[in-house]
Amino acid sequence: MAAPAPQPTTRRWNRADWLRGYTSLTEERDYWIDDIEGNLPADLCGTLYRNGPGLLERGGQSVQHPFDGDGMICAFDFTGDGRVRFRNRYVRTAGFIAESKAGRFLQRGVFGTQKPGGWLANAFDLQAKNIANTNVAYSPKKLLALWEGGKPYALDPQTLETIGEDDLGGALAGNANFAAHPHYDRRTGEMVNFGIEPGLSSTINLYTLDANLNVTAQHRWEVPGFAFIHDFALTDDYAVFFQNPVTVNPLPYWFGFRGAAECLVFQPDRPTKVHLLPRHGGRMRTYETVACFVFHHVNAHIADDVLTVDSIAYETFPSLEPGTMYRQVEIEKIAASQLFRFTINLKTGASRRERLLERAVEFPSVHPARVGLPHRWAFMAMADAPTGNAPLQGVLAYNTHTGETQTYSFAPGGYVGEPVFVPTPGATEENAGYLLQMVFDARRGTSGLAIFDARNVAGGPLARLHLRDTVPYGLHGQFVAK
Ligand code: 3ON
Ligand code: FE
Repeated sequence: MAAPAPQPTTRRWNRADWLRGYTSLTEERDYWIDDIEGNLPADLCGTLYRNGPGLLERGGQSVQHPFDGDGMICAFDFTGDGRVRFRNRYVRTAGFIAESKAGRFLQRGVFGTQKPGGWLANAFDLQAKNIANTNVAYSPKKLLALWEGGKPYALDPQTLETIGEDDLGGALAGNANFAAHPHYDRRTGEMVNFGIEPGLSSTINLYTLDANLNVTAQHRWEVPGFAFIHDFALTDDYAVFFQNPVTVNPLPYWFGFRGAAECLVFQPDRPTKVHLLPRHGGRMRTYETVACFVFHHVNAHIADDVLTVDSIAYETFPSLEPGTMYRQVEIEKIAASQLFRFTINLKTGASRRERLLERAVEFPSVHPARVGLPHRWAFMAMADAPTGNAPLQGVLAYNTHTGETQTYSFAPGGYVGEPVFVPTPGATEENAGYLLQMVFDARRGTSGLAIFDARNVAGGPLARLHLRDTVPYGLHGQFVAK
């Protein structure tokens, strides 16, 4: 008997609106937000830092992919007395400074942006521009702008002025990179982050940092084969890495035709390797699970010799169709990102993968006090339609105990980024807190910030802050409570 035909769903997004959210913000602003709908929670006090590509073209040339855009930090200061100040500043990377003077791209991007002048001008230039555009890490003395292809840039957390590239007191020697996905030990507050030295075999460096972002411990492991790893999951004793089955065919990159990330080749017949690295050093253990591609992990824990990892996985590397400008890409045809639970028996190696949600989701997080433990709630951005791949337009809270979801969609006019969970201090409920999510409002043609009660996502935003400009869709951020 034939399978029932999938139910058609009404599509509540359109390409022109969605793409308008990729508009560079060339000005650097500083103002008190005067367009606020709803009620600002009185106990939301502190600064939301967000990072993402701010500049998507130079000298009339567009980036090939938004992930190649120069990093721009946005800061929302919640004073606690009903006012919110907005600022945005570019990270003054070496590349940003030089290209601002020249008025054109001088360096290649990892995702395919080439220097003007065709392949001859790009061949054998293997120095990608550090764009510091992916995430932030905070300490009172410095805010780091993170990008996994290079070293972090330090900024003044108050003024957002760039201090300079930062090798973390010499811990990042030579070509060492520092990834953009730190995780925090719930017991000590320590930050754990990693860096990959790619090659025929790859080195994973694991760093532990204190509250001043000084490196207090550092360990390294070799993993066989090429590794492109964006994120990891932290348990009490381990750092868990998924080495997705990709290889690289570097020729088009070397010869100046493609960016490095456009040369990744997904290997559907090879397993995903799961590496368990003891956080304080020692022998790593490697397991296998089904072939898939993971950018972001939700959380992980180990109980009774079973490792459980919740992750957002794609059936294949969401390949960017090499050579295709991002504005031409048909998102409906790219593999969707879905929520999965991986379980691995650490004694037998038996692994299982279960899909928890059909809907396309990305940018997951949990309560910081549940990192490394079983969590009840996971928060993430979602597509409007319950099936298929589409731009992110809403926020979703997933209850792992019941499988229930709570959702809110800004469709048809709204397009969103990562929801940042801000826990209510001292609360016992795991979902007590706020979710802060940037929204591009295609009707107004400007971006803003929506604030949800995380316990009542379906009730819609408590408040919406409207900015004066479009802030291009961003990547990750962090809230620093006052
Ligand atoms: O040869 C290696 C290969 C490689 C690709 C070495 C390497 C480390 C230089 C490298 C570089 C990787 C880089 C720089 C990756 C940067 C990633 C980035 C800026 C963003 C990744 C975002 C991931 C996701 C899933 C975003 C999703 C966004 C949406 C669904 C909405 O817009
Ligand atoms: Fe990420």
